[in-house]
Amino acid sequence: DTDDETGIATKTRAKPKRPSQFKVLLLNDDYTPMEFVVMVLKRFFGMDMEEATRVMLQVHQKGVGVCGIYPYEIAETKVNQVMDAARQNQHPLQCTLEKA
Ligand code: TYC
Repeated sequence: DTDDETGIATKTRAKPKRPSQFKVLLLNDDYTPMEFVVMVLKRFFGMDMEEATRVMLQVHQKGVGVCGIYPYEIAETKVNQVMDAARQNQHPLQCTLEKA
């Protein structure tokens, strides 16, 4: 052909890594009131009553559930918001991160 390619592969460009995503997980416990968990899901995860109730019940029944999937910094902020709200209300509710 007519161009200057040598056929030698070069790797000079950075791989376009998409930012890694993290699941925000909610854990079940025996003491946090169901209404509080629903409130948390509505306030911090933008869920409506129906979705918040569905996720809360899933956590209640299965032990763990996904509140949402976000880039690291946002996921971290959500975990902190949930943990602060739980602490302020003296509920043992636990929220954590997991790589998606
Ligand atoms: N198991 C709690 C109860 O029976 C309700 C609950 C649901 C607690 C979800 C935490 O993440 C949770 N009051």
